[in-house]
Amino acid sequence: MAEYQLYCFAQSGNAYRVALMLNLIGADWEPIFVDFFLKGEPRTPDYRAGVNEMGEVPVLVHGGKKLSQSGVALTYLAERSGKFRPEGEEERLEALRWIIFDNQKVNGYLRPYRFLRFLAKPPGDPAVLAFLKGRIDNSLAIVDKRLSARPFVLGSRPTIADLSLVGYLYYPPEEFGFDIAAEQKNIAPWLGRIKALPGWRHPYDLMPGHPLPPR
Ligand SMILES: N[C@@H](CCC(=O)N[C@@H](CS)C(=O)NCC(=O)O)C(=O)O
Repeated sequence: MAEYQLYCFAQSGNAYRVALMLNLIGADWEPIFVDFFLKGEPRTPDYRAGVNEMGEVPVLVHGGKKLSQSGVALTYLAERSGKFRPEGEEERLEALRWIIFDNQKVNGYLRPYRFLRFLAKPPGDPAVLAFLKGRIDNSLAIVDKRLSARPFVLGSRPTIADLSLVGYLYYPPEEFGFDIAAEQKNIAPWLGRIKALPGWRHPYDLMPGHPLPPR
């Protein structure tokens, strides 16, 4: 058995953050497939009782520990490996600030937008999509401005703040209906810098469940 297990599925950018981190630090890890689309597994009583009471993916398993919330798993892995770790109080708080902003307003809006537009059957209400798109444009512009002055979110080197923020950003533009990298000029080169890190893999290559079976 691998040292780490990750409950995940290919379409989950929330899980991708942790899968990517595991791969970038060269961890010995294996995915545990969660059937979100056909079985709604995170919503089952068994999953909530045995895996995560919050009913969410990802969950990182390490020995007797089960960690949910990608920001918590990223912090744990950074502290254990010493890689992508914010150093000192100022950087730690700054990383946490961006991870919370990301969870709430960047990928926190991108995830339901892509889900309602591309994955939900039937697709979401156009008024809801329009609301979310406005929020996404605002949040991505904030990230783009941040990256205009530095190569990575905290400065000259990548940290868990970057790995959190890229959660949904490598999925194909067709899934969003707009091209994030083309619209935000500082986001594309930043994505390229992270993609160049040894161990980088696309979410669809790193986690099981792609392509989706017919529903
Ligand atoms: N803030 C959480 C978000 C986790 C999350 O929303 N995961 C989705 C999958 S991408 C999920 O499990 N949703 C369960 C559901 O909608 O029932 C994190 O970063 O881990």
